[in-house]
Amino acid sequence: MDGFKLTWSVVVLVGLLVTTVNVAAWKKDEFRRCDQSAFCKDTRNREPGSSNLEVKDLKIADGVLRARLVPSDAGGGGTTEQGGGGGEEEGDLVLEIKAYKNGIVRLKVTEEKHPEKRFEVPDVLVKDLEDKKLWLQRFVEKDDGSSMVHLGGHDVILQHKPFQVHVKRGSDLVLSVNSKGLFNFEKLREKKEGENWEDRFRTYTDSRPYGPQTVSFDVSFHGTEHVYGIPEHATSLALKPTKGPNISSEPYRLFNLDVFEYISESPFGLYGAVPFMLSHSADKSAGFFLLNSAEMQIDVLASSWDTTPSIEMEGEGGSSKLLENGNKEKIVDTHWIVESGVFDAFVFVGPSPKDVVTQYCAVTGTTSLPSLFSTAYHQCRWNYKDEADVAAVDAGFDEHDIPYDVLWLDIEHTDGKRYFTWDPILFPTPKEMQAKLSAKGRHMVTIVDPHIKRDDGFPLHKEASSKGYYVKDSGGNDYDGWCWPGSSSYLDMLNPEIRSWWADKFSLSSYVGSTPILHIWNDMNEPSVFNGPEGTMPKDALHYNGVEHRDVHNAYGYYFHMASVEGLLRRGGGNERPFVLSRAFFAGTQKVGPVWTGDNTADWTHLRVSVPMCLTLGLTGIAFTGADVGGFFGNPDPELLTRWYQLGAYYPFFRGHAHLDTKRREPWVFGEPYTTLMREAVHSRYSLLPYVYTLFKEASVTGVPLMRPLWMEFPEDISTFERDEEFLLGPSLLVHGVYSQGATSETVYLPGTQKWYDVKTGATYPAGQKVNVPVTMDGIPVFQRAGSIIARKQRRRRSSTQMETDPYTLVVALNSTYEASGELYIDDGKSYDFEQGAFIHRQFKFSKGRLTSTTLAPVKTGSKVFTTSCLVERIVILGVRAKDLAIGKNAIVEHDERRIETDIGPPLLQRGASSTALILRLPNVRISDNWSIKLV
Ligand code: NBV
Repeated sequence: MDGFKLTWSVVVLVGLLVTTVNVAAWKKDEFRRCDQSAFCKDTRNREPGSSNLEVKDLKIADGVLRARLVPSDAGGGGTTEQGGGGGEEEGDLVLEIKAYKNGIVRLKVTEEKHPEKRFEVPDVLVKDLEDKKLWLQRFVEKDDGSSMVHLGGHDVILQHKPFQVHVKRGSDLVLSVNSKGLFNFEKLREKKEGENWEDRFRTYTDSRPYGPQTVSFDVSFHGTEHVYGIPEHATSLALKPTKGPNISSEPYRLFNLDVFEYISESPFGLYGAVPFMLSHSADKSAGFFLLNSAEMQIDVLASSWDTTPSIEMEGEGGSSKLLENGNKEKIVDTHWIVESGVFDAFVFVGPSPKDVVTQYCAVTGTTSLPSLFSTAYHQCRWNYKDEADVAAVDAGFDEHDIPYDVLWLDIEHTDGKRYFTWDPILFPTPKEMQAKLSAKGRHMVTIVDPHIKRDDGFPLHKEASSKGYYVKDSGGNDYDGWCWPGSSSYLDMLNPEIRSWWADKFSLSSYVGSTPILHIWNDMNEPSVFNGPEGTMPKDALHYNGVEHRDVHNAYGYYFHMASVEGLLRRGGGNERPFVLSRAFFAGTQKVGPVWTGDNTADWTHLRVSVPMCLTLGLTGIAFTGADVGGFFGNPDPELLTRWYQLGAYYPFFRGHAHLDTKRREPWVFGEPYTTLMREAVHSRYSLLPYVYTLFKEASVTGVPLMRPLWMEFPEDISTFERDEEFLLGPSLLVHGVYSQGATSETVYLPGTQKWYDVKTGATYPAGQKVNVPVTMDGIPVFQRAGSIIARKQRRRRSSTQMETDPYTLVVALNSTYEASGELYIDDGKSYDFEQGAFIHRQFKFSKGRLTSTTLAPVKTGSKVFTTSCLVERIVILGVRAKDLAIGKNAIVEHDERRIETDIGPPLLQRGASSTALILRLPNVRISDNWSIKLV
């Protein structure tokens, strides 16, 4: 780079830093509203019923239903010039309907004439999806002009004129596409004389060389009043209507953006996008997923948004007439407006919320099972300054007896923001630094961002540019944008060859100074570009095979994340679980690694909104998530920080983090009583690691997230549908944050019919109602569900790796029939040997005064075995009959008739807690064995 360019670079960078870092708050005007985007503005106001497509030439081939969608007679209501099917000369639209096992229907519409130009996102669907395909045999043509395909348990009804699709579960209509007549597919076409396709926003011009190509349509969720999903937005769990009488809001936007100081209660797009929406009501749940990575805007339509006459449809056999009438039937209509790509949609028929998430994850993958260490506490800051700082922070945790597992280094650790390098002055001996952490069983994470410094002295850049590995600008040159290192380029991660090349950069020999305990953090991968439109890459930039950035934008970060994960996998010879945290995400990210909710602020509203944000991610398959504990921007006072630790201990991903400009806030900085309070909060996470890890296992198999809205476990309880103050961690723990300063009590809704036990005191609270729970600074309300058994490890250690051989405490919370059950999954916590049978899966049951442990693992699952000699050192039984407590029960280990000492005490050795539990001391049975213990 010549001197002039360098000086200019510095000036621009400083200017950018001033504008990006020092502005007071979120700048709404820097982001596009729907009416500022060519593709969104006209489409949003399309009239219901304006779609004029009809179905022709229906046939079944290769087990798939195929048809053409053609415009009905000319002049058909509301067909746009470009859209609605277009003219014959442009080729038709092709419709495909497929079905997969367990309640999954796929609807696809693309262009007959330009299939190659309409981008279809690869690498999102699970590899074996087609193995689950149901072979469609025949369809029934009905007199009313519809065709029906029976799929065993659910049916797809394809109405021919106008084109509509209705999906039923049994006789129950769950979801319709185009029942409001908004389906519109703008076909690619020649530019007309004098036509201008450019799209301008602020100082940016998008050349839009292929012109308008919007795909838009309506999806109706029947029998419901609530829809959820489509992260990422900082807003409530139940999505609010964005359009309708007296409602005028922006649609929910899905466009991955680095939004500086985002505010809560906003439908604007944040760092990631999952185009998956779920509906839920007391008797059913359903889901809709659009596999498309272009920008989209989604309106949730308020009832009476549409005043057009209701659309009638004959039901199966003509016996039941299904009437869709916004005023009568409970229904949520939604309008999806997508800039480009194809209509490739999946419908999930439920019926329960867990079924819907499992169905979605059967298509896009489940959360990969994380390493045990990564489920513990992480300590981060922008930045730990140097090796001495790292050593001091590490020692601080030990001095204050606070466990932690991972220390993180942000961008300042690098040599001039050249990733994979170390600042030679501040971090001269990175291997020794890591060795010291490793000696205590701890790990380190370093940041690797996607912007590559355009510096010819930087080998990574030289190689990437000489191989032509960068994304190109619309003129075909390497795209050059501004980010932390100044002038930067971005690898074209859509290209598998480039992802493979990138993966090799993580080998121990290539990443000099790295060791096997080093894991990775991918930030800024939306991608964030300081001088790009809306802080990202221009939509007309070009990727692999000429794909426009417009088409792939929302998946860029996912590909980058995927390539980094592949790197760590290769480094570990394929048998070490990688940990790579990503800020940007897309559908399918769960297969790759965890995400966090980005740059939140140290205030009470951000503490509060972290719950619906993480819940929403979990509902859309991404189970390993959390928010920055303490809030990234700003300085939390000790009360807020303490409350955040107390809540964060129950996030699936638990990390303290802070902005460069903030005051230090490691958990001991504020002194007592806060150090003790934060220590207890972190310890509460460590003691629950066996339970948390078991939940991760469940998520990795079924997709069901760790953090669950109450209605996921209590689907019929309508009073839970709009609640996001509390959540469930797995089936058995209910957590309610404290979201305001000086709170002395919290109103907590406890669902179900069985009581709930305060985990610390053992006090019981009634279910099916709101209860007023007194709170002190000692903790937030957390309850164990009656009827559950939770395995804990209560001994205090420095890190999770040091707890490996520690004994267990089983907490048995009896229900009204004095019964309880629970599960525990254990493996080596780091390798993939579990895939070959090296794991333990136990079931605990308490019934008729006897606690039994049996295996849930199949007899022989593979060639590898996992063993552990861990013992059970304590069994705590909550809810024992008062008279039994009074006389004091004895207990006997039945196989060797060994008598165990019992006692009455507080459930978890808590200071000042009342003695409400029967404690079995030192039963010393092995966690891996079958055994039974009887109260006598
Ligand atoms: O790398 C610096 C930060 C990081 O600490 C944070 O967690 C990311 O979300 N990064 C954003 C860039 C700067 C943001 C102002």
